[in-house]
Amino acid sequence: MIIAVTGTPGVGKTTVSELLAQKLGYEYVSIKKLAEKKDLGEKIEDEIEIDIEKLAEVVREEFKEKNIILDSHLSHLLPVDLVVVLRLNPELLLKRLLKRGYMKDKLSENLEAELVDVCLIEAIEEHENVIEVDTTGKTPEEVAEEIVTLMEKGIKKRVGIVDWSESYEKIMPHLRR
Ligand code: DAT
Repeated sequence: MIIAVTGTPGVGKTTVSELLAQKLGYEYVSIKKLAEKKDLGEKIEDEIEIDIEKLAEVVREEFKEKNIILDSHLSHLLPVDLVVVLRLNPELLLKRLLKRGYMKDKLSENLEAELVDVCLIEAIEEHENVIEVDTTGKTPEEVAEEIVTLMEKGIKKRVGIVDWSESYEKIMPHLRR
């Protein structure tokens, strides 16, 4: 089984994916590292523009029959069995991204993506099995545990659980105009 852990940068994908992999006994795979290793994209400054089609092919070939957690904000665009979309209140995301040193454009792009559910919508368009998890106010341990519990209960779809409209005013000064 391949599980994609997706969400806006900064929501906690890597932290939760590693914990989840430990709890389930799955192999953790960072898409960024995999793409670099396999040369699956073009390097632009410190980021790589990943070729999704090529990456999907690698996922199909290499991870067939394996238990894998795929960590990336693009993982929901890949051939996977379950997508976990992590969410975080944009006001908290703002603090995390500032701490990470994100500059104006990147900050605004990512805050906006979280505000209007970009990863969730894309995930729903591509997959039937999508679980949305609100990480706001939860420890990474609690988030990973919540995912395990949902899986144990056999829940394959749970979406539409957050509404960030009340945060709009607070993050508006950081959005593009
Ligand atoms: P991502 O992989 O989505 O970019 P990350 O796992 O690197 O995110 O986490 C970003 C930062 O936030 C990192 O410093 C760890 C911290 N973090 C992650 N999940 C958290 C949580 N549930 N509570 C508090 N801090 C968290």
